[in-house]
Amino acid sequence: EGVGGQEYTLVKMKLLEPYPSKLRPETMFGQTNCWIHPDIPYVAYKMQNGEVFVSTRRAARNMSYQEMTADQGKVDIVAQFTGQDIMGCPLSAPLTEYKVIYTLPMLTIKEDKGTGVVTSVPSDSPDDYAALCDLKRKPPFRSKYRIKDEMVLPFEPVPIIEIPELGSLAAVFAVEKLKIQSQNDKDKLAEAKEMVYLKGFYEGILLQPFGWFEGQRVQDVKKTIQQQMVADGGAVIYME
Ligand code: A2H
Repeated sequence: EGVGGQEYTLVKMKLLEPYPSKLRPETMFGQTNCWIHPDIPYVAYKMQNGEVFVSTRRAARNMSYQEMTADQGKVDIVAQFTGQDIMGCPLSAPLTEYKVIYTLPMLTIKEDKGTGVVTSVPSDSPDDYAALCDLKRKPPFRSKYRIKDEMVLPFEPVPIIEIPELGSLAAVFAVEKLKIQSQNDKDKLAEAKEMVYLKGFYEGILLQPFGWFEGQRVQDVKKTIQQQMVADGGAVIYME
């Protein structure tokens, strides 16, 4: 794409045993799961430092031109599968209070955007909250993708950012206020996102009880958290 483009912080969520897995770094304290599209193809491939990443083939190719794989322009694929094959996998994700989170199905993931692997922060993302509610409310939806109750039911949105008038679970507030019924409620979800994103960025204050950033403004700490995650090995920067 040349100069410019969108910068993403790829958060590394580490696949835990048993093995068969653009972002908002300041929201990583509130991750409850990881979204995968059940029907899109994914690949696992070796990075320059020996780690194995999972993403769409398209994102893997982009990474190979960003000096992230061993050879420029080459992707060393170790496995290929569809999202369904890596559904319900346990992961460890940086910064979140949940020790283990799971890969769960989201049907609105786009194949041509980012890595196709989306971290879920239902406190602050209306899409994530709506999709998590779909899974919690609909046992047949869980069983269709062989998702066990314990991968979904114990996970609640974590209050991480306080936004004036929207509270500390802004996405929950917006989804309820607009009476959003499911992850497919496209127009209302677009409206919900308008309600929470900009206001969250400009007026949001970090709560997260674990942290070093409590009481600080989202817009002031975003970059610092991103840099800290990269320095700790929990994230890498990727452009597209
Ligand atoms: B965001 P933008 Cl807390 N398909 O991450 C669908 N959605 C995708 C995707 C894909 N292939 N790849 C990334 N995304 C989502 C966190 C978050 C996000 C929060 C709040 C807002 C938010 C937790 N999910 O997004 O249009 C990812 O969700 C606001 C739009 O390129 C990513 O950031 O800006 C966001 O879309 C990037 O969308």
